[in-house]
This record gives sequence, structure tokens and C-alpha cells, in this order.
Amino acid sequence: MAGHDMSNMPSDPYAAPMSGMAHGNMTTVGLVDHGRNGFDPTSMLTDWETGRTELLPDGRTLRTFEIDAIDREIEIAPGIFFPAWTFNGRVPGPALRAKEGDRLRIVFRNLGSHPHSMHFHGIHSARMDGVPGAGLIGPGEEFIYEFDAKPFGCHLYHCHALPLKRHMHKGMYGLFVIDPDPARQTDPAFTAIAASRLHGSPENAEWQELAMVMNAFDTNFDGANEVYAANTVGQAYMNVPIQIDKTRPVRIYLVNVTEFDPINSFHLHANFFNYFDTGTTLTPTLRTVDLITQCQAQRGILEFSFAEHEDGMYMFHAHQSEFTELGWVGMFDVRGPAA
Ligand SMILES: [Cu+2]
Repeated sequence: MAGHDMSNMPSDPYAAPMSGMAHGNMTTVGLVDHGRNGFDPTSMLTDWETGRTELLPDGRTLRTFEIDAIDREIEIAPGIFFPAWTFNGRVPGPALRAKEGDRLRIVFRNLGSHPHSMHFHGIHSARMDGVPGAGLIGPGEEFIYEFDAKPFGCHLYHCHALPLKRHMHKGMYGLFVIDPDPARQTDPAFTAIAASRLHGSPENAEWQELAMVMNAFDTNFDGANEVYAANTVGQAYMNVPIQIDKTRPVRIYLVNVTEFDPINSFHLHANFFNYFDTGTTLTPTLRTVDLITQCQAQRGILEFSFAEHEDGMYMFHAHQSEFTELGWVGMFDVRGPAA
């Protein structure tokens, strides 16, 4: 660490890589080729997969997702490649998003080299659980999962093939967010809160929503991780800070899928947030905290605002120092409205 001077950061972080400049050369050298990976951690923050919708005879929405299991080598830090097993070619898999009460149909094709499944954290029948005998399929096979979207919250899906530890850490996981239906709320105050969580609503458009999956990679297969990140690429949000308009509130959908380490955490610098454990309530389960911890598959929603802050670079990271130094750290580039 050669100091903490960030004055030489370019005003436009997209103009030039900042590797090695921010925070005293703590970052990796060089940049990951997101084009070759086929996914970019910056766009992954907001590229929700909402599927294809049609109206059922009973007036409900049928929402169909198409997911392929694909073997793919991905670059997780500059020059460090990992032989991943993916959903739709990306790690984490697509951030699926639905509305409470939708009928969901997930068409899952296994184009990979090993048996895989999709196990959803949600409420559904045993036949749809994605465990051996219930949707675990071999290479070249297809299975259709179908169930109702409930309960609303911030959930996840992952492959449940054995050995589970291997299939998880190879990259087979993703966010599964079910938005609350405002019409199901009786109290007007909760109707408004539910509307603010409903993707595509005018109330929701006021928020800056970010999808973050805390993950890690064991690149030498010794049962311990070498690279940690949110959304796979170590240091990605140091090299390209996340743009935040401070006039609008921020909501993060956060899940931890880190294998081999018992817990992970999220710490926000210079600010505090409200936390909705599992996202299944419309009132916070923790108020005014600056750090939460999550065991594997734990998840929740963070809400905060930089409205009263001066413009600047605000850090976020796991508060396990080892994780931070091995990649799980980033910056919010907080700015007021453009002059
Ligand atoms: Cu698998």
C-alpha cells in the first residue's frame, strides 16, 4: 500500500482503467476481458431477466424463462481463468425476476458435460425441487420446472447435483427475486412500499437497484478460495466504480453463495442502511447498520441513501480482510445531478 491518494482518478471512470491507482495500488494489475467472458459485472448489476410473459385464461401471468447449463472457461481476475459450469454462459447465472403470484415455467436444458439441476429457494412441490429424482437431468436432457412465484423476497437458485459443494463453487447459482404484489396489501402505506419494489413500476423507477452475488473461486482446487468478488470478477467495481445518483435511493439485492468459507459479509463505508432479511417483509428486519453477515444461501435487501453526502468515492466490501484483499471490494461513485 503506497498511500491513499485518489486525486489522480479520472473524472470519467469509463475513460481509462484505474487499476493500481485507487487506494494505494491494492488492486489487481490489468483488466479482465469482459467481452471474451460474455458478461460484464457492471451490466450484471441491472440486467434483470424477466422472461417471456403471457396471460393465462384465469387472468394470471405465465412467465417463462429459458436456461441452459453450459461449460465455459471464464476470467475471474486479470489472467486468471476458471473452468466454470454456468447457467446461460454467465456466473452468476441470470438474475431472474418475477412478481408474486405469477405462474413460473423454467425450461432448463443441460448442454454441459455433467448432470445438473435448478433448485429454487421458494415454495413448490417436491417434484419441482431440483434434487435427484425431481428435475436433476443428464447432459443433453431437458426439464421444465413449473410453480407459483411465492413468497415475495430476495431468493436464489442453484444446481443441486452431487457433490453439491463442487456444483455450487463451479458457478451454478443466481438471484431469484420475487417482487411483492401491491394489490395484495391492505394498508396503503404498505401498498406504496410494495409498489416501490415492483420491477417496472413508476415507483420502482425512482430507485437505483443493484444485483450482487457474493462469490469466490478455488482456482487450484485445494478446498480454499483464491479470488473473492461480488458478481465474479475480483476488483471489478474498483476498476469501474458503480455510478450512483445521490438524489435517488439505492436498493441492493444481495446473496452469498461463497463455498468453503462459512460466512461472508457486506460493509458500507461512511453510511448506514436498513436490511430486509430474505426480503420477505416490507419493514426492515435490521435498522441503521453498516454491516451484515450472510452464511451460504442467506440473502436480503439493503436500502440506503447518499442524499446528504458530499460527492465522492464511497467504498463497500466484505469485512473479512482476506476477502477484501483477494478481490471483494468496490466503490460507489456518488454524484449529484449533472450541472
Ligand atoms: Cu450442477
